[in-house]
Amino acid sequence: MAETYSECLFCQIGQRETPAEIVHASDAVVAFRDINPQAPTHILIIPKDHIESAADLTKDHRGLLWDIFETAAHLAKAEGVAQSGWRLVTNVGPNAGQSVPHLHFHLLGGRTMRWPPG
Ligand code: DGP
Repeated sequence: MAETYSECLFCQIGQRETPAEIVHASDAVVAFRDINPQAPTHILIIPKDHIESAADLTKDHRGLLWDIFETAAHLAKAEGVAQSGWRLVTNVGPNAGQSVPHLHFHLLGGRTMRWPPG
């Protein structure tokens, strides 16, 4: 059973207590469309367990990280952006713009992206 926090928005989405457009779910991972999309494909991939950010990952999360990256590649194909290219990014802390303190990976695709990001 996942360890979740009732006051955490993304825990609530993972537990289906707060609505979101969920596009993929497994025992450990949930993926849903970002409420404020920055690209034609903008999906958030989260662990069901509450992990605050990538800074809190340990070796014990290797399997979880595999699930997240496998989900990203699967969804990129499903969204039709596997060939054109996609970006997977996670923000950590205020300077990076992390606004929700529950680990999430942004899967972005469907348009040309610039580098470095702003
Ligand atoms: P970040 O800035 O990296 O912490 O990204 C948080 C993202 O979460 C941001 O792109 C908007 C999205 N978001 C915030 N609240 C909600 C919500 O209630 N539902 C959905 N689907 N996305 C949300």
